[in-house]
Amino acid sequence: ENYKNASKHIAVLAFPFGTHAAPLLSIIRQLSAAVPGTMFSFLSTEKANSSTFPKDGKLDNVRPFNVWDGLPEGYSFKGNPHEPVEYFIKALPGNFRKAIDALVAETGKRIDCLITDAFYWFGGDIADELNVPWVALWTAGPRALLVHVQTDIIRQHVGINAPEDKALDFLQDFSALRAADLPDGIISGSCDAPIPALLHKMGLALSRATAITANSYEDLDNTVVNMLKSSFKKFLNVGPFNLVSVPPMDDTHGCLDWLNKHEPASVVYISFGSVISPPPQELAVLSEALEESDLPYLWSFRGNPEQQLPRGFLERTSSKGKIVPWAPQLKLLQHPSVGVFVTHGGWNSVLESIIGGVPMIFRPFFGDQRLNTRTVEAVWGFGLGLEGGTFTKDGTIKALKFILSTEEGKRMREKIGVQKELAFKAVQPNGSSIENFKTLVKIVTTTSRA
Ligand code: U2F
Repeated sequence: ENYKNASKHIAVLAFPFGTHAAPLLSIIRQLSAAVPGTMFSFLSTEKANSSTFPKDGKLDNVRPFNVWDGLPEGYSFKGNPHEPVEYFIKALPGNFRKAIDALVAETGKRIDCLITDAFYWFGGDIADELNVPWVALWTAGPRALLVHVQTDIIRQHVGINAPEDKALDFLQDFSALRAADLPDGIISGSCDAPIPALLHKMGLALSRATAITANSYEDLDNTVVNMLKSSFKKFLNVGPFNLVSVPPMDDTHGCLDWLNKHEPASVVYISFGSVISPPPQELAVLSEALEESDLPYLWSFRGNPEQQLPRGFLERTSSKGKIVPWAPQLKLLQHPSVGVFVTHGGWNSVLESIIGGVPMIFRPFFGDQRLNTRTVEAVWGFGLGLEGGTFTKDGTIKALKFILSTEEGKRMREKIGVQKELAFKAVQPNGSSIENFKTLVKIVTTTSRA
């Protein structure tokens, strides 16, 4: 019914893994509020749609549509988080083309604009066929986007398998970064593997987009933002999304009450995002480090802590620590008691730590996480990588002490506080993200391909 009366129909192609579809849906909800009378069809896998949309499955002008997940008949997940991603990539772009045809047939409504996760290099082809604008959303940081756009240039300069400490100083504002900080598959690892190949194609295709939006703000990494502006038709930072429209978040495990009982800037918050869990040996030494430093900790733990943490650890630290299966992270990081965030360095986590003004300790795993680590540590100066890049007992204790009880640690807190203010400024009326959003609204309401 809504489709029949709608003046426009926008198709949204989501990437159904990690924290990709949620920020995309967040900006789509903002758009749907800004352009009444427009229907948005949100195409993602059934599994991702059921966890991204509210429980009753409905949002007024935004409707979920399912695309094929590419999994073979009878597939069962064996624990490698990259496997379903690779099957899904194999099904691209055919699964989306098919779903778009079905969508138009079912709703009787042609598509007036295509919005996709920036990963979808084929967005320009589909938009051309439909003769509509293509808007891409990049869900990670500007610097991570730049290295994919510049992949061929990086390969020319440093070569494949360059020494790990080779500086990336041929890129403006990258002199503190090294070859080892780049995502896998740019100059090391398997460049032809499905994810690196997708990102390479993306880097080459994005200049065709009518606009690229990002979950960041103009003042964060401004030099890099300006480089992206000169590579693209339009590069619009419209974040942090979570500040523009605060997602609903409940605190079923009582994290905030628990934090209320602690001193300012004293608690260690630990979370490794939605995809990864550190290997057993590292979980063990991280636990030992927490126990030995005797600090209050709040740990959002994927898995079974009883089985995966050292025997007796939970009992011995029960007066000091709290372990929950999921925490209201965005709110929690804004609680004054949190003193440091131990993180894998996913982009949403980095942004949320900025919003909370909390310095970070990083244990990066894949994708943009090493790049984020090094950028926060060596360019922005409000966080620390671990010695050797992984958890050791001594390295972890040292990093925790540094942030929580040294003058340098205090300075890190001040530095991230400055970014926090800039982030909030960007989303105030007339702030840069709000102005960029108005530009985005103009683009999605223009029917012809710009
Ligand atoms: C992928 O990121 P992840 O999902 O692994 O990690 P984040 O970008 O840090 O996002 C995690 C989100 O989950 C939330 C948290 C973040 O918004 O607030 N969360 C929560 O609410 N409660 C919890 O207990 C734990 C987490 C990828 F792995 C990264 O490398 C990319 O940077 C990222 C964006 O593209 O996607």
